Amino acid sequence: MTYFITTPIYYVNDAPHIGHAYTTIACDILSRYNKLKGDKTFFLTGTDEHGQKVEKAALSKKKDTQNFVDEMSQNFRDLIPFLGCQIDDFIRTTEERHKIATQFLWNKLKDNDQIYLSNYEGWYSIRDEAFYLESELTKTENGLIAPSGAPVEWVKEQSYFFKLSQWEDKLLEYYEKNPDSILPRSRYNEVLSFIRGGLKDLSISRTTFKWGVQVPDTENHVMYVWIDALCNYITALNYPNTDHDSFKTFWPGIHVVGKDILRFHAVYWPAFLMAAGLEPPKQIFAHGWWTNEGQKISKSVGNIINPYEIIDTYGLDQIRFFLFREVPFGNDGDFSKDAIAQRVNADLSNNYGNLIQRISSFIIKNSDSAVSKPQNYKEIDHQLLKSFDETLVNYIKNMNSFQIDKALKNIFDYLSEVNAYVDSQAPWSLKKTDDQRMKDVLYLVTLITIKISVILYPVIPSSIDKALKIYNLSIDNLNLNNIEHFSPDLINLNIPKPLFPRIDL
Ligand code: ME8
Repeated sequence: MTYFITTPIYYVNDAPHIGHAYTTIACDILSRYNKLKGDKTFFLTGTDEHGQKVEKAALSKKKDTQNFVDEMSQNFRDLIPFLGCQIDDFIRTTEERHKIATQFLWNKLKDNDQIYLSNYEGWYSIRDEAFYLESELTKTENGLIAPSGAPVEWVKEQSYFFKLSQWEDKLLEYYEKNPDSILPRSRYNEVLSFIRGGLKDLSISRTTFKWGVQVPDTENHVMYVWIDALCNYITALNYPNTDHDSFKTFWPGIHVVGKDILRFHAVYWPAFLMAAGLEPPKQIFAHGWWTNEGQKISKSVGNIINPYEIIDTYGLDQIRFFLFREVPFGNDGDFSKDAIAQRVNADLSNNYGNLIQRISSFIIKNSDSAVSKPQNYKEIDHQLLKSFDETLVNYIKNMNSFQIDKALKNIFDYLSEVNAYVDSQAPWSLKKTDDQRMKDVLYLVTLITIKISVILYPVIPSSIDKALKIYNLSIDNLNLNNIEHFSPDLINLNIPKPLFPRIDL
């Protein structure tokens, strides 16, 4: 199986913040998970560098636009390893390969009679880089605003249009046949009702500024930034060379996006693709929005969360874990310091880290730093192993359906069961009464800890690398296909270092 996963490409008008980090980490988790399943994966991210919003940002900094985007794009690229993410490609829309792909796509749409020249007159929001109908806007003291709260301005210019209205039935037909192609289900319903409300042709070129991909065979039209941006997903697969291995292997892919840009991905993008004779995306997952201690994150409120700061304060895996354990993926979430501390302490420090710490230290002290496979398991041991197998089945089901929070909850519920097993079997008491049983219990708990570590790997990879080193193991040899039956004859242990120090409230 192959798995192509993408983040949105981020606007370079400003520095990356927690929202961008969130989407990128989500894709990293899903990509690592699918690799662990044995899939051939491709994880793409990058930057969206054209359009008026970016041009205005460069102007306000009095910088040359190209220099400005070079610098800003680098900030997004640098953040990736800091987030513990492993990508396969980073795309920039100012690259030559992307110009070739977008102009080819444009010509293809034109050849297929999907584009015509007319005049656009209507509302436009530079902040959203989106056109709005008057009926979508709200009157405020400061004028009309878009549903996102962004200001709008009246635009009147010559423009090329894409015949989006012709794709209403085809899109509906496609989505009715593929109900899991937009997730969560509430977002699917939202998109379908938007399409059923009627689609108007879409303005796809601008003439009042220059910062964009030039429309082929024109003097003064640049492409609307969204047709340019969306095309990144196939540029990276070598479009227009659709016979290329990477296109054949990986398209159609899976797009993870914030709910703010679902319409672009679930309506415009599949329509462009179908109109160009290509398959629509396999799946689109729209996640929710993060607030900071209950408040909308915004520059004007001054409460932007800097990913570097919070990771320096709490630790990389602590943040990765918190973001995906605390809030159901798809829902909005609130970033709160107390919630991080509570979550990390309860799950990572107590339930997981302490279990590793106390059992491995005990083995080093009382069992010559090694444990061997027992001759026989007791009924209670079989129960614990059976529970792991059930946890694994649930984990796979949840991860396959983007329910990362549920997958994690299952693991931690199971870890509570493992801790209860340790307390009931009390190896420290067995030490005085039944040395063999003590060793059997220690082996079983160690084995289970290793299995759990493997399934936690996609979310907290660097900590799991450290945890597995305690057992002289590496994730390179463990995966979702061999973990169920993994039971080596002997496990040698190294002295553990605490993985997750408690966070003071
Ligand atoms: O929309 N909570 O780029 P963008 C959660 N260039 N996620 C958030 C967030 C928050 N508070 N803030 C941002 C664009 N995000 C276009 C995309 S794709 C072909 C073009 C995340 O820089 C979320 O994924 O505004 C959102 O969709 C994305 O950043 C928007 O990034």
